[in-house]
Amino acid sequence: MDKLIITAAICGAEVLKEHNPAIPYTVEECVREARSAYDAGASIIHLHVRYNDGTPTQDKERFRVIMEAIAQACPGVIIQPSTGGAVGMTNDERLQPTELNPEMATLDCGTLNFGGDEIFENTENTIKYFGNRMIERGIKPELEVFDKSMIEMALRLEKKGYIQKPMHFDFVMGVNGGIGGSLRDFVFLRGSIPSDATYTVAGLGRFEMPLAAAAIIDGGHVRVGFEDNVYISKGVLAKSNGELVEKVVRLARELGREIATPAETREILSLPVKQ
Ligand code: KMH
Ligand code: ZN
Repeated sequence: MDKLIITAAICGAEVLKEHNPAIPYTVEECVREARSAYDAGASIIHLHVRYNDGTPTQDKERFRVIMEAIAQACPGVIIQPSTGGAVGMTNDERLQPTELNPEMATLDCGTLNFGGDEIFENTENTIKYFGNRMIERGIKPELEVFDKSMIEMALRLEKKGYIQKPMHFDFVMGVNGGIGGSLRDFVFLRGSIPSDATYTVAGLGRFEMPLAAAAIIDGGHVRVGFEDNVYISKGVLAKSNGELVEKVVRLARELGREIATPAETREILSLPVKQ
């Protein structure tokens, strides 16, 4: 079994300091949170950025500054910018961080309700457009799927040449509007991807740690962090992203799974070699 890749989704676009005062907005706060996760064992930082007042942005320069600061504080770490951004952003707005040629970026594989009147829109043409951009720039997509139908979409688009193999999925589970976070749902998704694909699982809220444990046992990989969950245990706020990563590391150790370094992660995911 491969070593365990831990991704920390340190920031997100929806959670606010009102939900947990440790949510990072400023450059320094992003570095602090990335460093805490990296020190605890995360090899990938899934990154959204905000302005200092907490407003989410996909601005290329804001990404550049924060990515450079994180890279300096966390030698070797893989930084995976979001191309999902926040609900309502245009495609080209969302794609800005790909202009920085990161090793990885997310590629959201379908449209879903996102609570209230919000719709997170990813039409087939949008996914093709994003897929082409990532192929052109040698960026490995993390295929974010919020439901089973999005796996079908990714598989169809791989056949048409918009996504390259080996495919790497992120099962985002428990979003209001997407698939649930039960073990049955996990087994369903996990059994629906090709045998040569890899996956990580991001369980929302209370689903985060049970699904992490399932993926650790199954040979999959794990994403945790404030984007998905702000609690370390029922009703107790996590002090940092690092605290959430530490919990996954403890689970992995108990279950006999070693943690992948960034170099090992690059190998497991066949990341493109960048200069
Ligand atoms: N903030 C959500 C609307 C991604 O990072 O690619 C989209 C999202 C997915 O978080
Ligand atoms: Zn995200």
